Amino acid sequence: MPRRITVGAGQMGPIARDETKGEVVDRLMNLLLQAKDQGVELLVYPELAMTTFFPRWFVEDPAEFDHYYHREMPDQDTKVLFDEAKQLGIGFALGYAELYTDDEGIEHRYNTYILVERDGSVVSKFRKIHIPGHADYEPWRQFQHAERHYFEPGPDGFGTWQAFDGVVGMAICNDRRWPETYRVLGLQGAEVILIGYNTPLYYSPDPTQNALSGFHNHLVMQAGAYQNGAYVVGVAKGGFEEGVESLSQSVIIAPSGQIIAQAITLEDELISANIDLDFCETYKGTLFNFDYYRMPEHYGLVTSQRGAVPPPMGS
Ligand code: ING
Repeated sequence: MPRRITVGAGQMGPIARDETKGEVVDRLMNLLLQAKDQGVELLVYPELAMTTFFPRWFVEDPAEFDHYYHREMPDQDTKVLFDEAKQLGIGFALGYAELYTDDEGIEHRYNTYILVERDGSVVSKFRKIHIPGHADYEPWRQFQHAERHYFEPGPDGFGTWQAFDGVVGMAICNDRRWPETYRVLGLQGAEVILIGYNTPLYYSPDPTQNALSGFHNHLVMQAGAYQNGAYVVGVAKGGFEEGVESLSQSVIIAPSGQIIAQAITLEDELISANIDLDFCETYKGTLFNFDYYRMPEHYGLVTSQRGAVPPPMGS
């Protein structure tokens, strides 16, 4: 039995600040119905798919933005989406802002993906690890990217799960720029890696990178796919959102590193591909046969230190 599955990237255009959760869910439902038409079994929505990218505004007390967060998933706003997906037999990954109160009553804010199987069962959650931007108000910026004010890093690391007849892993936006993300997933056998993103085209700390935004986006995901023999589904929330333009160009990438499908608009757009999970073995079983070729005894620095330490002068 070939392990084939049709995956979809449910790209979104902008979400306005005053758009209601109901309006957003209508858009997600619309993508879901298109997914049905295209035979999609796993539909991947973007990072923070329920709201505008609110970290572009700084409010001193993050609790003022609690209306952007969900305490439960599904909740009363999203239940209709979960029900419809189950009805249609479509699994999905949905990005949202999560407000979680732990056993000691302490609140945690995470940038989260929830992965749901075709039968409606929750496979897992993934909470973004690499939180970019800044934690304080930085007035010199044209717009804020205060993700470090609104989210703490996920405590659970990068996991993979047996789902959709394969091994599935997740990462969120900035996670995709770091090779460690893909490798840790690859070492857990990831065959399909789901990645949602919101990437402003204007990068305040270094605008010389602006024109390279699309290049870097595909560069990292294609490299991550190839080097780990996995498919990558990269899904944008793009377009002009509240005065800030973000990258679209959602993609489905093969373990060869090649792009199978790419979005062409800056709006809500579904792309899909029927993929063969056994094709991963073409790479996992040959030049990226980890067991045979990796040299972990020489990779210790990757986990033992954080910053770069050049050799002393004169050595
Ligand atoms: N966004 C960005 C990304 O890695 C970022 C990071 C930070 C871009 C600051 C621009 C400015 O694409 C998210 N959502 O991680």
